[in-house]
Amino acid sequence: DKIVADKRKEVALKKSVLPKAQFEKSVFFDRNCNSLAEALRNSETCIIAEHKRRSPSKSTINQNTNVGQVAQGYERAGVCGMSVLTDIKYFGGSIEDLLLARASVDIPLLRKEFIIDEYQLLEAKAYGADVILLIAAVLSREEIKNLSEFAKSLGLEVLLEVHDQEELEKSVMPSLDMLGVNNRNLKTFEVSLETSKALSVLIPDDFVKVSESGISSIEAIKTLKEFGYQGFLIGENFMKTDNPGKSAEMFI
Ligand code: IGP
Repeated sequence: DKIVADKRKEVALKKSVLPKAQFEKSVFFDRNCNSLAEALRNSETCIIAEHKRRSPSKSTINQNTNVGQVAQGYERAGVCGMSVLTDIKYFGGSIEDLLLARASVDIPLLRKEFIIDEYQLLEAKAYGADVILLIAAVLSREEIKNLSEFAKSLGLEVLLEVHDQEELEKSVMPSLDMLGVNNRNLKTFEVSLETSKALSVLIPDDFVKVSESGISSIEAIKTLKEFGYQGFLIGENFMKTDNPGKSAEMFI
C-alpha cells in the first residue's frame, strides 16, 4: 500500500514535468515490440533474467551494476528476455535503466514497475519496453482491463502477476498474454515455490505461465516445468554475483 501511495505521487509529479505527448517523439514509440510470450513458448531455456539493485525484502543486492553490461551478459547467455526494475525508491532502479538496456540489446524487455496509470505505459513504450507488468494485488479488475487493453493498443505485451486464487480469478481476461505467479508474498515477503505449484492448474492453457521469485536452482525449474510453467523470472540469484550474465549462463 505504501509503495502504491508513493507511486501515485511520483506519477503525478512526472505528469506535471513531462507531458505524455512528449513520449510520442521517442524513436521507440513506433518500434514493433518483440514478443516475450513467443520467445518463451519456443524455448527450452525459458528464463527471464532481472536487473535488480536492491529490494525491500533484501536491501542491497548489487549496487555496482552497469545495466547495459548486465543486459549484454544476459543476452549472450541466451535468456528469452530481461526484466528491468524501474522503481527508484524501493528497488534502486530508474526509467533510464530501461533505456540503457534497450540501447544495448535486442531481446524482449519487461518494464518491472508498479503500474497504476496509463502514463506509465506510454513511458514504457517510449523507453523501449516490449512487455509491461500488471500486479493484481494492487489493481481492481476494471483497472486491469483498462490498463491491459491500453498496453495492447500500444503493441506492448502484458504479464499479469498474481499470488493467490482470488487474484487469479478476478484477473483472467483476453487482453493478457502471460500469467505470472509470484512465489513471494508481497505483504510478508515469504517465498514458497508451492504457490506456483498450487495455482498452476487454475491458469487457463491459453496463457503462458510464468513462475516468479525465489528460484535458485535448475532443479526448481525442472519441477516447475512439470507443473506447466514455460517462463522463470529470476533476479537475485543472478544479481548477487559479480557477473550476472555468467550466472544466468549456468542455468541455460
Ligand atoms: C525476481 P527474485 O527472488 O529472483 O529476485 O525475484 C522477481 O520475481 C521479483 O523481483 C518480483 C518483483 C515483482 C519486484 C516479482 N514481482 C513486483 C517488484 C515488483
